[in-house]
Amino acid sequence: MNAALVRPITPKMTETEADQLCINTIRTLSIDAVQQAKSGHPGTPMALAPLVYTLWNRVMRFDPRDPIWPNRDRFVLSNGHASMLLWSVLHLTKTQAVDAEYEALGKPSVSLDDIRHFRQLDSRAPGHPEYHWVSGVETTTGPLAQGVATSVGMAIAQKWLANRYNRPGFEIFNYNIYAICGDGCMMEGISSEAASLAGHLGLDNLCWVYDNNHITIEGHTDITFTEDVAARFLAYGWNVLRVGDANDIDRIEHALEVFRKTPGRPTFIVLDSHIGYGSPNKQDTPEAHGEPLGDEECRLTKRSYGWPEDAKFYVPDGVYDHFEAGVGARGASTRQEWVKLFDSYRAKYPDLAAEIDMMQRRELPTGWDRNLPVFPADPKGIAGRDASGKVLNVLAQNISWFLGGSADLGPSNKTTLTFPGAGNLQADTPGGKNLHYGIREHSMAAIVNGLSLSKLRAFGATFFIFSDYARPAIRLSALMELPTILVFTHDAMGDGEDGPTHQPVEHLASLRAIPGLVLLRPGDANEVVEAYRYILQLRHQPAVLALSRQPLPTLDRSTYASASGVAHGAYVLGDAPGGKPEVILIASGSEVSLAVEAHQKLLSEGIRSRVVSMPSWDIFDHQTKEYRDSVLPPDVTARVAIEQASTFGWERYVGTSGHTIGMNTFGASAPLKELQRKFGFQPDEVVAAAKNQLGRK
Ligand SMILES: Cc1ncc(C[n+]2csc(CCOP(=O)(O)OP(=O)(O)O)c2C)c(N)n1
Ligand SMILES: [Mg+2]
Repeated sequence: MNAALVRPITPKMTETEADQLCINTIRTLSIDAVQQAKSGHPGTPMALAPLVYTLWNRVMRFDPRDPIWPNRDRFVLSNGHASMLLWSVLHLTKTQAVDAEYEALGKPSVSLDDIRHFRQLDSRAPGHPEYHWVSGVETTTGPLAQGVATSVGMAIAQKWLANRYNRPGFEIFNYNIYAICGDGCMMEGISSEAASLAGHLGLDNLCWVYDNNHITIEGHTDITFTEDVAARFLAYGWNVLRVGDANDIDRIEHALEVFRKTPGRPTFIVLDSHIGYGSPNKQDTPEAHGEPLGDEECRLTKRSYGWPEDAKFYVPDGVYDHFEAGVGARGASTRQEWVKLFDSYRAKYPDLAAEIDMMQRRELPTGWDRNLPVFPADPKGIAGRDASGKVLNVLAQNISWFLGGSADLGPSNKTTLTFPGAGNLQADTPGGKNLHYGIREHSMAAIVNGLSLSKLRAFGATFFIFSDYARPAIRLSALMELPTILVFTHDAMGDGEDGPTHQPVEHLASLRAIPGLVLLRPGDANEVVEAYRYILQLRHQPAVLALSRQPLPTLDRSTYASASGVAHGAYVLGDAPGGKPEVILIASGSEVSLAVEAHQKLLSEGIRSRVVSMPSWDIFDHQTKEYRDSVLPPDVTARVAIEQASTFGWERYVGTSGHTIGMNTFGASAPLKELQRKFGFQPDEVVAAAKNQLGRK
């Protein structure tokens, strides 16, 4: 390889030539990485290199030395398949790596070697941007439009943080959020939900750049996507701009400046581009989207850029320096100024500064759990959702950065924060703690991710049945290891008359299958409290709460074990005499009290029954074997599980010879009592199943 074929950047080189060299470095790194991996997406990095270059090197306030500096501008690559854009720019800016404990590791986030090993095991240049795996990635993207929806959460968070923490002369939070998206992002429904809310909230700190290249995998967008996207965003109330040539970096820079100067509205920039720009035979074709160019086309393309044809992974002299002189210098000085500002802020507002510090490390303030309710025994009891509402209102007062809301079901989910000063989050009241996501469950979950990525402790809520509408974003919470909270009420057949459209069946099984997601289905009001106590201490795991609509008896904890057992996922609630059971009943949520009733009947008939409350499979599975065996002794194989949901998966606790009373069909529209009878959720049926397990009548 003859690296001298390209003129290095020198003080004599014009600014335009230097820009071009940097842009072509991003392009050729992307081409080479995809070619080497024999898979990936070269076309869009080739087209958008000028945009990414301009944004990073001329506009963004980002310090590569400290990629988690709280007031940095955020960059979201919603069209995550174009990941080589991100790997190139993180590499060329020498962005540093930090670990999950927010410590700098003293090495680059993405090395040239990582890029050489693009898409290979352990490389910090994986197929798609992954938060938590590569420093400098602000959110995981790849499922199209998750990024733009998440960016709305980031923008809401910035507004909230500015409102709470900025003081006259102390602009602690004034960062902007930039997201790049493609046709796919624009077609996915979640981008419409999110854009609608962003327009409503007037998020003028948010800028989306739409890569308008008219190409997706199956061909030209003539076959699928002919709407007027700009008009759609005008209708959402956005500031809509257009840059007609993706290679015109001055116009791009100007449009980004217009964004920064436009108050009261988010900005949408339509950028006309040519996928595979510079490739003589593949430009403007779908082949450029997701296939390596091929050796010959690589050479031809490099020739068109004036690049040495045989050079691979080539970074010409001066390119690193040019990034250092741009984003590096600007990032360093803005961060240093901010650090100074924050020092004097800390002196003047020590309590607020301490909050910011804690929040950044995902810690909780002392006293975060004071005044949590304790519910007295009560056979009539209280609904899971009502207990939850009481807890949420305490937590939101104890933790200033705890906030959330519902997708238009606040009064049903009981998630409304009602204490004085809680407030509603709206365009003119960005400090409110009640978020109104509107009937937009999917973007709600992505927005919760964005809030969490901004270090707020955020929750979203809806009926459990509609977790399906939010699931893709919940999955990303788990993949990103974010401590988000989803409050799902009406978790079984409790809303009887609404019928099978509203009665979840497979949802517990489906969410339990997501790795790392903590799902809790508490059995009474005190279990709800303990569930929240557990969830709040999570720093790197999302949690889902499945809560009942109807009142559940509040168990007498002087008779039954303390609800603190929730922290173990499952615990012995009531036991056989001497702790030697012959049959074990296992239940969660609304079926716990049913199991308890059956347990009492069995005991009264002299059958040595144990009743186990199992609010969380996931937590239980992470206990020691010793503990698990103490709750479910392996030699007691007579077992009955009761849960008003799909029986799918319960074999792992009841064993192959055990029995599960659950659902194997959809529900039905009828009063709850009738449904309980029809589907067998009755004490006598549990008793009969237990006896059957013991071979008795
Ligand atoms: C939710 C989702 N559906 C499908 C895909 C698979 N996919 C990846 S890229 C792509 C085409 C995207 O077209 P566009 O956004 O225009 O990207 P371009 O080819 O222009 O870069 C598809 C269908 C995906 N990643 N996410
Ligand atoms: Mg496209």
